Amino acid sequence: MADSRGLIRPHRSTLAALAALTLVGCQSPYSALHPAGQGAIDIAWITWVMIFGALFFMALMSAFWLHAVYRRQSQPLGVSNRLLLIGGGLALPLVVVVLLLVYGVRSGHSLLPQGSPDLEIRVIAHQWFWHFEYEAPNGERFALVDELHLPLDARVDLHIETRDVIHSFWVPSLGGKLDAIPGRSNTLRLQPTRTGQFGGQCAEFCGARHAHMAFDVFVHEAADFDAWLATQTGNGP
Ligand SMILES: [Cu+2]
Repeated sequence: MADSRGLIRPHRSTLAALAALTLVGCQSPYSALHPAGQGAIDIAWITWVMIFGALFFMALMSAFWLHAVYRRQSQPLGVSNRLLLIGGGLALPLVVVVLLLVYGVRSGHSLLPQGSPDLEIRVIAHQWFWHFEYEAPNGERFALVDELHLPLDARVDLHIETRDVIHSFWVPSLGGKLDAIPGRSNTLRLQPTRTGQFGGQCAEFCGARHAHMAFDVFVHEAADFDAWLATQTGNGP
């Protein structure tokens, strides 16, 4: 809508619709900002710390800049130039970077598999689908394509391999991403904290149909997962 000066201004309802769409996006099955797993919770915290930390320092620097612009030249600053240079130019960045490094290393370490898992699943990437191989308590093996089932609160280790090129396993709502590299088996720990259906996606360009290399993840209550497992291995009701 154009105002009296001919400038185009978005209507309030348009802005409200855009804001609503953005918030709905946070609730999508692919949202890393609405985490449903321990790894994703740690990653979401790193995101918020980085965003609000950056906003805080931007506001601080803007305040200094405004003070410098509008300060009367006759008004004394009260702080020596040397202190400003050493404090603001050396000490402050050093303290912030060291704090971020310690926080980042601690958070990164928490994403690694620690302690023995409750469940192990073999994940094999192909151009362009995912193969999930389970071992039932009776030792029977079975596989699913583009469909991953996980029990709530369990520590699940995914051993990720590939049959062809490099792919990358990623369920944004549940945890971090990990590459599938030819000749290697990489282990990603997931620990779901909420039941529901989530989306997974290959996060490494792996050929013409890469964008279609998606899969569904279903997180069940532990008893429901055991019942599902029994039906898959032919021991169900
Ligand atoms: Cu891929």
